[in-house]
Amino acid sequence: MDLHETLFHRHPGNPVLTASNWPYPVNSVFNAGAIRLADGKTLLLCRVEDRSGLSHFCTARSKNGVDGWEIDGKPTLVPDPNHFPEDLWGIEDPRITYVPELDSYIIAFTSYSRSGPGVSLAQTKDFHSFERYGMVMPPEDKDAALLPHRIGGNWALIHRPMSPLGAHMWISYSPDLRHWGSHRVILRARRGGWWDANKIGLAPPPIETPRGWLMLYHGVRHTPAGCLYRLGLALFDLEKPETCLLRSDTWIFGPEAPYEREGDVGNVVFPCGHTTDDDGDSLNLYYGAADTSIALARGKISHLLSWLEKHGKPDPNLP
Ligand code: BMA
Repeated sequence: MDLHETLFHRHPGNPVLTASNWPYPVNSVFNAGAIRLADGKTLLLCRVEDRSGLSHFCTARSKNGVDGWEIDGKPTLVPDPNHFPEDLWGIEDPRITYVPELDSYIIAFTSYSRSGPGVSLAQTKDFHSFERYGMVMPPEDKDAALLPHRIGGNWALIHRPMSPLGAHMWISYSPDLRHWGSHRVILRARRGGWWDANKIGLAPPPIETPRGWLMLYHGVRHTPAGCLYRLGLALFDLEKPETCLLRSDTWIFGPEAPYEREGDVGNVVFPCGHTTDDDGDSLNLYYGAADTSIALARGKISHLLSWLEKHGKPDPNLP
């Protein structure tokens, strides 16, 4: 198992969804939340940008998670600035968590407000009607997902507030999903020339494994030619998810294919969702490619874990 081993394999049918698949006029579809429904279908909650430049969400469902997508004929969840002023410039990048205690899905997403992006939550059982909680993390904050069950009696939300000293990943806790506190940094952006220097953020929701919470995170490298968005791996303690056990020094997936290299924002791979097959190990990672289309890459949770055990290190950047 070498350091540069391919952990995620691109689907040959990529990209699996583009604007040309849409039943109404749109500019781009990307950064989709993903979940497997009780009937086994894959549901993607896609970020859709129209020619206003603002984004909304639209669901696409498929039996095999690859093709045959049934796409809602109209937007599924739209910005609602009359009730939620933070939606003024659209809603972006949904991450979906199924929460057994609520028998519902909780969607964490970005509301693009006049003061910048913040984190909003919504609850749904069917992806037709949604109960909104409003903005739970004020600007600038994004890249959030809820853990699927309480930790020590409280809900836990991972998110990425911006600070002048770096964009690091944090965790916050809440008794009721509305009031949040006990904020802690869980993963820091590195400094200098690293692939994940200065700005990192959660990719899809963390995966619960017997070894810990397995997390994919994106690192943003600023170059004279623009940004490069790549993915790394980290593992966190199951009972104390603010404790990072292992972190990769290298990225494991980055823009290589033409549809990742070129688009509205080239050199971006940006996963917001994954599903797991019936074997409990095969992982389907859905990612926005170049802010233009949705692509699929497949890997195995066991493989990611053993690679991280071999090549990961305790995080030297904490506390
Ligand atoms: C990030 C987010 C993503 C986007 C990425 C690349 O900051 O806004 O929605 O895919 O930039 O443009």
